[in-house]
Amino acid sequence: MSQAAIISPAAPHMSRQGLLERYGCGPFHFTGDRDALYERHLLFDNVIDAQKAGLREKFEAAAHAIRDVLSQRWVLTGSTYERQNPKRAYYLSMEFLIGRSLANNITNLQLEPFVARATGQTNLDWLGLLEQEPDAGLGNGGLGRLAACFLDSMATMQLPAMGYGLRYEYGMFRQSIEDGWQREYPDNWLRRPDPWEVERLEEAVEVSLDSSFELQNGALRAVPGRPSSILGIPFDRPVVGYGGETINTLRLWDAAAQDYFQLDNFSHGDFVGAFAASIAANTPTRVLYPDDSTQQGQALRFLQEYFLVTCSLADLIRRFRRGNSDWSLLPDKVAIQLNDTHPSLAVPELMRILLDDARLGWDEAWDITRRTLAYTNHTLLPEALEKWPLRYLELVRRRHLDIVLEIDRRLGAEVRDRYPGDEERVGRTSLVERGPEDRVRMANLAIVGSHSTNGVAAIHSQLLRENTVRDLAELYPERFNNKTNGVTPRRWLLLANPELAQVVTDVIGDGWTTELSQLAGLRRFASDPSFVEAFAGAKREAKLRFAAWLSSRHGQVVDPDSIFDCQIKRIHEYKRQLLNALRIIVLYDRLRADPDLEMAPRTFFFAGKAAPAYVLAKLIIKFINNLARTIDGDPVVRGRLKVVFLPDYCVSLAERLIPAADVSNQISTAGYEASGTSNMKFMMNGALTLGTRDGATIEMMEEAGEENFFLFGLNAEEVAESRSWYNPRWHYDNEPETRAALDLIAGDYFSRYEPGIFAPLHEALLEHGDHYMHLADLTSYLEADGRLCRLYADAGGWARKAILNVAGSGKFSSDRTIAQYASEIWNVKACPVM
Ligand code: 26Q
Repeated sequence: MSQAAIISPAAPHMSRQGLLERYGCGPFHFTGDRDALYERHLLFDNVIDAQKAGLREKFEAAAHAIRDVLSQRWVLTGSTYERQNPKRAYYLSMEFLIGRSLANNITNLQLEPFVARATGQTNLDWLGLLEQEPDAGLGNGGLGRLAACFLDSMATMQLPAMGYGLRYEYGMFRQSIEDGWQREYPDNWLRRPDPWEVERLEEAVEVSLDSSFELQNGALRAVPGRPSSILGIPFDRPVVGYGGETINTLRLWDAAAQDYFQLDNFSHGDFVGAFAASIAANTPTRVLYPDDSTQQGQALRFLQEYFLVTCSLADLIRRFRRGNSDWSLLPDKVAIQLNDTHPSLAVPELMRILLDDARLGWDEAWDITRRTLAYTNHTLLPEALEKWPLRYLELVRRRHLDIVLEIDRRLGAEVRDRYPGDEERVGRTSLVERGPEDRVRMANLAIVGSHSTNGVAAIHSQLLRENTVRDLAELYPERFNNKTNGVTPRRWLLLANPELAQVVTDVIGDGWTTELSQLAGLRRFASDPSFVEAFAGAKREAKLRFAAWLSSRHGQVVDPDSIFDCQIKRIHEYKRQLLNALRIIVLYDRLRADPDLEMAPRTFFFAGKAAPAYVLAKLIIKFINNLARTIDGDPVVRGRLKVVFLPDYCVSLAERLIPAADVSNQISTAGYEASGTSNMKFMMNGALTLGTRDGATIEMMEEAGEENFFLFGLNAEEVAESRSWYNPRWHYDNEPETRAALDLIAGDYFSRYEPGIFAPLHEALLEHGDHYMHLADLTSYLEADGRLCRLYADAGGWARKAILNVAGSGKFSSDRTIAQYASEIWNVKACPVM
C-alpha cells in the first residue's frame, strides 16, 4: 500500500499504528520506557534527569519531540512541491501574529490524546508547561493575526503556499499598567532559543543598497554614494495543516552584516567603527513598529519593507528558476499576495528583476509583474495610507525610483487617453503626490502594478471602490473584488474552547473543524433542552476557567455569574473604547440614583495596546483604569458592576477570554473598521454581539439573523451624510444621561487626585467636534444594551440566540476566505503531499 493510501484525511482519533506510520516514528513511546523521545530530549539537549527538569526544560523537550514528529512530513511537503512543480502562492507580510505554537501543533497533528500522558504530566503541570512558550508577537493586531490564520488554512487545505516575513528580534511591546497608565517594555521573545525555527544559512541572500546607513542617536542616517549590502538569513518555521498531511513553511528573514568585521577598518585599529557597520546592518529586523494606523514615515521602517521584498523575491525567483526556464511562465507558477501596501515595493523590484536580470522588454516585464501580484487593502483611514518620500527610494535603490517614475509616466498617458483634458484626474491617480516633499502613494502603486485589489469585508470593499481610490477603480474596475476575512476554527474554537468544541461535536460530529459551514447543523438543536443545557454548561466552564486564571495570575476576582462583556482590540478613537466607557458611566449613574434598580450583574473587560506615540489612546487606557478604580471603591455598586482592564493583550490572552465571553462589543464608527476579526471569534464561541453596522459585523448579522443580533447606531451612509451638520453639543443639551456622564468626567469624578487629566477626552467629545460621533450613538447603544440585558434574565432565550450565532458563524472560517483567494485571485490548487 502506498503511503498516501495509509493517510486518511483528517481522522481525529487515528490509531496509534496509523500515527506511527504517518510520521515515520512515534512522537513518544507510549510504553513509557526511557527511550521516549521526550525524555531523550531532556537528557540529550538539556542533560537533565526527567525527574529534576524544570517547566521550561520540559517545554523545550516537548517542543523538540513534536518537531521530530513533523520533520519528515515537512521535508516531504517540500519535495512534493519540487517534484510536482505546481503554481504556488506566496503571502508577503510585515506581520505574522503567531502566538504560541506547541498546543496548536499538537492539535493540528492530532496527537492530543497521547502527548500529555506520554510526558507524564498532570493536567496542571501540562498547562504550566505550555505557558513557558513566549507568544511570537510579530504583529500589531488584526492584519498580522489574519496572516497567521491564513497560513493555517493554506496548510490545512494542502495548498502549495508559503509565508514571507521578518524575524523581528523584538516583537510587539509588552504592556504593563502602572498607576493606570500604559508603559511599554521590550518583548525579548528570542531570549531563549526558539524550538520551532530552523536557520538556513546556506540560503542566505544578499540585499544591495545604493547608500550606506548608520544609526545616529537612534535615527537612521544615509551616506549617499556609498553602496552597501546586507545579508538576509532565512529562518523557517513549520506551518502544520490540520490532520498533519501538509506542513508548509513560514520563512522569516533576519538581517545580518555582510562581514561581521570589515577587515580593512579592523586592521587600521578602528574596532568600534567596524562594529558599528554590523550594528547598522542588524537594525532592519531589530524591532516591529508598534503603529497600526498612523504612518510615522520613519526611514528605518522603509528599509524594513525594502528588505522583506528583496529577500523574498530573490528567494522565490530562485525557486522558480530551479523548476522553469521560461520567464513568461512566472504568472502561471507564482502568485504573490501583498498584505497591505507594506510590501508594495514588490512592484518595482519584480520589474527590476525582469528588466535587468531577465533582460525582458518593458511591456513583457509589466505584463508578467501585473499578472503575478495581487494586493489586499486593510484600511480606509487616510492617515494610515503609506506615502513614502521619493528621496527614500532614491537613497535605498535609485533603480526603484526610476521604475516607479516610468510606471507613473505611462499611467498618466493612459489616463489622458481615456479622459482627455482631465488633468485633475491625472493628478489624483498619479503614483506621486506633489507637495513640499514629493511622495509615492503606495496604494496607487500596488493597484496599478497588480491584477487584483481586494478589501476585507463587503462594505469595506465597496467604500474602497467608491471613495478611497475611486478614480483608479473607474480606470480598472475589473481588478477590484472583495474577500471577507475569516479566522481559523482550529485555534479559535477547537483549541481555545475544548468544552464547547466537544458539545458541538457530540451532536453534529467533528466535520466542522475543516468545514465550518457544518455548524449550521446546530440550528435544529437551538431549542433542544438537553443541548441548551450542555451549551450553557460549556460557557459556564469557560467562564470559571477564566475567572480562576485571572485570580491566580492577576489576583483579580470576578463573578462568573455576572455577564462577561468584552471589548478587546487596539486602542483607537475610531474603535470607540470611549463610547463603551460612557455606556458604563451611564449604567453606574443609574445605579447610584436608584440602588434598587433591577440590573443583571456585569463585568466589563477591556484589553488592548495603544501606539506609544498616540497620546489620546494612552489617555483612554488611563481613563478606563480610573473608571475601574472608582467603581471598585463605591459600595453602592459592589457586586453589580465591575470594570477590568487586562494588561498586555496578546494572542494567548484572546484565547483565554473569548471562550468565556457573553457579550462582544464591536462598536466602531460605521465605515471605519475594515472588517474586524475578533468579532468572528466571539461569534464562534457563543457570545452575542452588541455592535454597529460596520466591517464584517454586517455579514455576521446577515448569517445569524437580525433578530439574534444587537445592532445600533448610525450606519456608514448616515455617518457620512451627517458629518457636515453633526453637533455633539446637541446631545449634551438634550440628553440628560449623556450630559450627566460628561459632567462626571469634567468634574474630575474619575480623577479626584489628578484634577484635569481627562480634559482632553472631554474636549475631543464636546469642543473638537467628536469626530468619531460617540455622542450620536450613545443613546441607541444604551437601548440595545438594555435589550441584551433583559434577555439575560431568560437563560433559555439567551442560549438560543447564542447557539444560533454559533450556527451562523460557518462563513467566517479562514478556510472559506482562502478557498476564494485560491480560486478567484491566485488560481492555485491543492497539491497533496506524497
Ligand atoms: C504602516 C507604516 C508604518 C508603520 C506601521 C504601519 C502599519 C502597521 C500595521 C499600518 C497598519 C497596520 C495594521 C493594520 C491592521 O491591522 N488593520 C486591520 O486589519 C484587519 C485584517 O484585515 C481588519 O480586520 C481590521 O479591521 C483592520 O483594522
